[in-house]
Amino acid sequence: MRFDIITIFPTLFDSFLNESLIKKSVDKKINRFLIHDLRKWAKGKHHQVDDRPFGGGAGMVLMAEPIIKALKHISIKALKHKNKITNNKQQITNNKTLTILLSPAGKQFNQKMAEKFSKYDQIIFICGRYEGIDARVEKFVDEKISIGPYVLNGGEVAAMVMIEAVARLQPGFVGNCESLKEESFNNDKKEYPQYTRPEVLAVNNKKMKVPPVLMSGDHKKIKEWREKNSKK
Ligand code: 6GU
Repeated sequence: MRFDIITIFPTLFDSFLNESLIKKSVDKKINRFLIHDLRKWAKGKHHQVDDRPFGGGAGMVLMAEPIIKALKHISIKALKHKNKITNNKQQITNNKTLTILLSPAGKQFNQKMAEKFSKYDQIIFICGRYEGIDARVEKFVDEKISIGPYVLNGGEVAAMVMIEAVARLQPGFVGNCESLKEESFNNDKKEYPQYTRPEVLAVNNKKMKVPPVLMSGDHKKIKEWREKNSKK
């Protein structure tokens, strides 16, 4: 899956994309991430991307023009990439792209949406910033999404949340398929408590023990215990 991110803080994504399973999925060519610095499409020597709101009011508004230019650039690039692959006679069906505007006023993101979005070939994220974004941008997006009922300074962290939720659903992302299957959201249950070594943990002169059934080797009993201890 291809992810394009339009942002005025491109370096925020550096460590996020260069660690752990996300990085491995890039190495395995399961996911591609392209970060686009919005200032590249800004005018003037100051590369201005925001301006005062018409009609007055506090704060600055992200301008529509650089964002629309960035979107055009990304779709042309995606098209070229698609042609390159087609010429190589590799199978690629119609390139399904989803354009998302990150906004605290958007629909609240959830696991069902992550699953739906994971079926696309490409997602373009537009990270909003400052007090707002020129409303004309909305004509160019498919979805306006928020990650929860609170206000962040911008869409960057929200984009990372969504990227992680969607990228990990790509086939081959998680080495062990069982851990995806057993996940709490898939069966609508909370996960059961998990333990690892040591069997007895001493903290403040107290001994914290692992439930003995988990040490019994009795798989039937363990399964029953886990079911009983998973709360709906
Ligand atoms: Cl997507 N953006 C901002 N600025 N704040 C948020 C959000 C997004 N989701 C929750 N809060």
